[in-house]
Amino acid sequence: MPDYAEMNAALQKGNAPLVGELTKKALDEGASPKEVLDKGLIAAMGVVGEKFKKNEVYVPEVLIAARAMHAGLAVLEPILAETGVEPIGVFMIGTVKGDLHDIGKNLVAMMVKGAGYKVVDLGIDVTPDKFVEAVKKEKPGVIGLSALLTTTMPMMKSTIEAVRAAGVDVKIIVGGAPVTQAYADEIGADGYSPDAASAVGLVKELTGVA
Ligand code: B1M
Repeated sequence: MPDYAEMNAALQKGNAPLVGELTKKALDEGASPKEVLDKGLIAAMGVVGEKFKKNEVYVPEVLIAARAMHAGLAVLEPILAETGVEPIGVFMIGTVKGDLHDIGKNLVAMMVKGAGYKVVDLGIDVTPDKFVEAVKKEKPGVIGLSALLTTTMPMMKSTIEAVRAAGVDVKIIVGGAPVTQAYADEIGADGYSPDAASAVGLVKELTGVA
């Protein structure tokens, strides 16, 4: 069993090179990418989140922890996204306008890619207009909207309204820590998923693959 305590501590301290190294080492020792993700990376970021909430750490520390998390994810990405076949559909994703959080969004993108979809990632702080423009160009079957702040959740509603007003035929799913199924229903989303793994099932269901 890999030493997740060491990896957790390295992530919390923001030691990106060490997190990358320990992620590789855990995989070499035979741990599954999912176990490394959950026990090594997500668990540590959860601790950072709790400390952030209690004002025990501040934005700079959280940023360097996020950078360290990216270093671990970069090692996992090729494995999570491994697929040798033609794309089974197109999935577009972005973090809504005003919101700069991208770790959860990146995980969803990686896992949907791993399920065989072409993924168009629009990044963070994506305006409703940019979503509409990109949907017209890329013609995805499903769009995913991510929001991590209660203050940016209403931007999901604005984005859904803009996409619907453009008259394009696309399903829209939402997710992110403060988002719930009830909120998704309220704003007229086609689906909600609480985590990246279940987002894959949802995308498959909405594209008729599952
Ligand atoms: Co921010 N931040 N942050 N932050 N940050 C939170 C979200 C917060 C909960 C911290 C706290 O108070 N405990 C809080 C929000 C409070 C609220 O709105 N209720 C908060 C705040 C307040 C802020 C600022 C306002 C702080 C400030 O400046 N005073 C500021 C806002 C900036 C902005 O966006 N405009 C801010 C800034 C930042 C950093 C830039 C420093 C950094 C982001 C770096 C980055 O993303 N590159 C950051 C971070 C890292 C966090 C925490 C600590 C961790 C978020 C994370 O990456 N988690 C977070 C606390 C927390 O969540 N515990 C916090 C790991 C990730 C794997 O989980 O993103 O939830 P998550 O994704 C999950 C699911 O939600 C789901 O799948 C993933 C797992 O499988 N999911 C989807 C996500 N998107 C999905 C989409 C889907 C489906 C599932 O379908 C489309």
